[in-house]
Amino acid sequence: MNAKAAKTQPSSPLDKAEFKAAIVKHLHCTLGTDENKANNHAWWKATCAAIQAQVLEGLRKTQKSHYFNDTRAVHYFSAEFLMGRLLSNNLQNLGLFDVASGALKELGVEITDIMEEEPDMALGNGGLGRLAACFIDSLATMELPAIGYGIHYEHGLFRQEIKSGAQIERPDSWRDYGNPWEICRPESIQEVPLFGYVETKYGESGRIQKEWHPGSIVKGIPWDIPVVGYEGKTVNVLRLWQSDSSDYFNWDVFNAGGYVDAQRENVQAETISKVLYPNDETEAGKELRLIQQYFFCSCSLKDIIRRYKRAHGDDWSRFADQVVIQLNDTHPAIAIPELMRILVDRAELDWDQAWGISTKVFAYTNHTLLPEALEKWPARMIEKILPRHLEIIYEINHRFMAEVDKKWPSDNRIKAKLSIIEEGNEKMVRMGHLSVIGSFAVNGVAEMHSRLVKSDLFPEFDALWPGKLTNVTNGITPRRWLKACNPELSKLIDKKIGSDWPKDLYKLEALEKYADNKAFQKQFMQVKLNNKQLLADEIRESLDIEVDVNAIFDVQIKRLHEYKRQHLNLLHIMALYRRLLENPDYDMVPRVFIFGAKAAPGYKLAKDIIYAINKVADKINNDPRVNNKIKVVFLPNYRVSLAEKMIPASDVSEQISTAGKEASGTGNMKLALNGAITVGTLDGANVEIAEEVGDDNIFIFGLTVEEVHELKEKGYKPYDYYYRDPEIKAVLDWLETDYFTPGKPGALVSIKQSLLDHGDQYMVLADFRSYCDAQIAIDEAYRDKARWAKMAIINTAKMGKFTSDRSIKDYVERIWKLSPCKIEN
Ligand code: IMP
Ligand code: B1N
Repeated sequence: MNAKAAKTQPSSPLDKAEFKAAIVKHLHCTLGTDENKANNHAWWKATCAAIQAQVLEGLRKTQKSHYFNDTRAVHYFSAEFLMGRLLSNNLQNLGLFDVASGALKELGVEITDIMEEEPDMALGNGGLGRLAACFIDSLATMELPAIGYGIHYEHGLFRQEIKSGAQIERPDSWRDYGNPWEICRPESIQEVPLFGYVETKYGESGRIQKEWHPGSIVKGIPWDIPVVGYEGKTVNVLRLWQSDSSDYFNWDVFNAGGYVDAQRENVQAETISKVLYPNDETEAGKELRLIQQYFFCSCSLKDIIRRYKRAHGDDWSRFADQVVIQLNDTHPAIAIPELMRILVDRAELDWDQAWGISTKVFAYTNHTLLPEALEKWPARMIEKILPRHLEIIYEINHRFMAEVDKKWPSDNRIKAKLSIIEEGNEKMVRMGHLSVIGSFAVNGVAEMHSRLVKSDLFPEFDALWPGKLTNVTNGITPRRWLKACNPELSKLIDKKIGSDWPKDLYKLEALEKYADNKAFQKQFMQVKLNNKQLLADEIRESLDIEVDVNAIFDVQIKRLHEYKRQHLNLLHIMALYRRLLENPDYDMVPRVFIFGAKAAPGYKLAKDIIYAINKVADKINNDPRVNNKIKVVFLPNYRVSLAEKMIPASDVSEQISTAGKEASGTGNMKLALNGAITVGTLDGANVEIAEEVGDDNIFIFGLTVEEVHELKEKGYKPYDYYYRDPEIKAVLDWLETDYFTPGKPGALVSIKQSLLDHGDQYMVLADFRSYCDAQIAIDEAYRDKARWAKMAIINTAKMGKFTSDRSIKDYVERIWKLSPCKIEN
């Protein structure tokens, strides 16, 4: 097809010459610079601008098609979207990567260099936020009408620096020099009321009418990030709300007296969207966090209703046919009473009608069983910030308790357990309960996790509403996590089995028949070696550590948390080191242990573990007796863009959480997809990965969930392991000396204490020996090059199930009941 003909086609992609012209035009006209003056940052921005025109054209057509077809849409409510970088992703999804790279080359610029200029959009903590990002990629790819709703944080997750081994947090400023992807939409600003009091009025019909007189009102300004589907024409949007002050001051509230205090304590409007809370799976119970949650839910609901009313006016009867809202954990649960408030107080529907609509709109995903992560808000705090919502929550609970009484007459124990309100010194509102009661579907994120949600977390809810609690196993987008991040492997796969796997990942199964093929094994492992070389270069540049690419690259990358057990990994490294010191001929395949992990700033032991890893690394890396058999590398500031470099270079994937604690994990899927072999417990999605790849292609160790339960019941005594296993004793005692921290004895002792004196909550010592045995098995397997290559290929071949397209298909068929919408011109 010639260029002219191409232009008349639907989304006429740019050719190389046009792309070049577009980049240069933006250098001149958008950035006010030119080809000779421009630095990489300017080239990056000009390249983004060059494709943004096409992206926005797709967005316009998508919105028009959705509007004219009056489509039912899913609205994904999430306090976190961990998007990472967008340039390479958007180029891949538009099919323009090679065109762009060629165009830039002719302009004398390397595309890989300019891609490095893009700051990560890190508006999330970890798995939960990245899942949201993968899901909106799949939704657009599958041409499904969808909007992501979240918060436009000024500062995303902190930047991590390591100083003398310790983590230092620095502010993240992802939009300091402007973000080329986002579009401000002042025409869709919303107002959000806060504080104040509720007035009860009696209408003529005897109907009690509630009126909320807010103490202050803040403004929500929407920023839209286009979400480009792969090869498809759908461009959906991620709409993020930024807070700002409004001119509103409520004299009415002021004059009513007694509210002056509330006024004074009002948060400054601008601070609401200032910063992402950096706690992964621990709730601080901070007032500002609740305000953040309400702020984005209220803006988003009003946005949805505005759009609905444009097509349906005041007829609420079709609302639940058009709108489904997925709650990404309980962080947006306050949307439930907010919708009820709008329907009852503003639209003046009666309660039952409103509840009937509301409970057909919401669905809730649970992401954790950890008690410290289950959100609870003091009733008094809700009353102060959202007085009307607390009344509504009480009303929901009152009616629900009547339902409980029908099922379990006069059973106060069950009532106390199921009540949204937890009684005690301080009344608390349980957001998980509210979410289950207010939703029509509840899902966990992996088979095992969903089973535990039913059996341990919400058994009575499961009995009350059979079928409401279900599973949707997580997934990852293969566009970012294979095609874009591992171009060499992608090309090898394309050549072998064709190039339609990014949209149908089960196609990768066709690779299995080459798993024993010597020539293919060689090509596959050569790609791995090349990727390891790239990472080795990165390690040399950032840390001045020299690593051998023929060593096993053993990788643990995830948030630092005791349940994820980075310290189990560390104890094993120390044990290996000790074996080498005792026996210089100790036979092992050289290994590079690579870590990436951020600790929540207030999580002391997590920070101590980071410090310990770095101190042990210093010692081992500089000890000539180790003879380069072990290297330990802690790469600072783990983030999406760093993951994209580490994952393709990994041989071994550490997924070693205590069984029952990791809801799913998604890093496990990304690593296996790129041919890393998992060493893992039977936890979260590891169980399903093991099912897919087969027992021969994964190293499973440790206690099962049932065994963890039994041992806890029986009384777990970590000291027993300490005294019975001399290696455990030796490495733990080592932590107490100043061997790794010269002149500072005891600097690493908190880890030992947590494992012995504080009861080893996560059973590190119980699993230590079995973990060491698995590591020996890995060592043996790696020596057999053909066996290892076969395992790696099978891992890649069997990851079909874990595409986020499959997760989305499950949500669509079982929960959302959505249909795709073809985009017309
Ligand atoms: P939003 O509703 O604020 O997200 O802004 C975009 C909206 O514009 C789409 O959702 C559509 O409802 C609407 N829209 C897009 N194209 C047309 C059109 O041709 N006629 C009327 N409305 C449109
Ligand atoms: O969600 C991921 C799962 O793959 C992980 O196993 C799970 O740990 C993670 C409060 C959380 N659960 N809960 C959170 C994050 C932030 C916060 O403030 C809780 N993250 C997970 C995706 O399903």
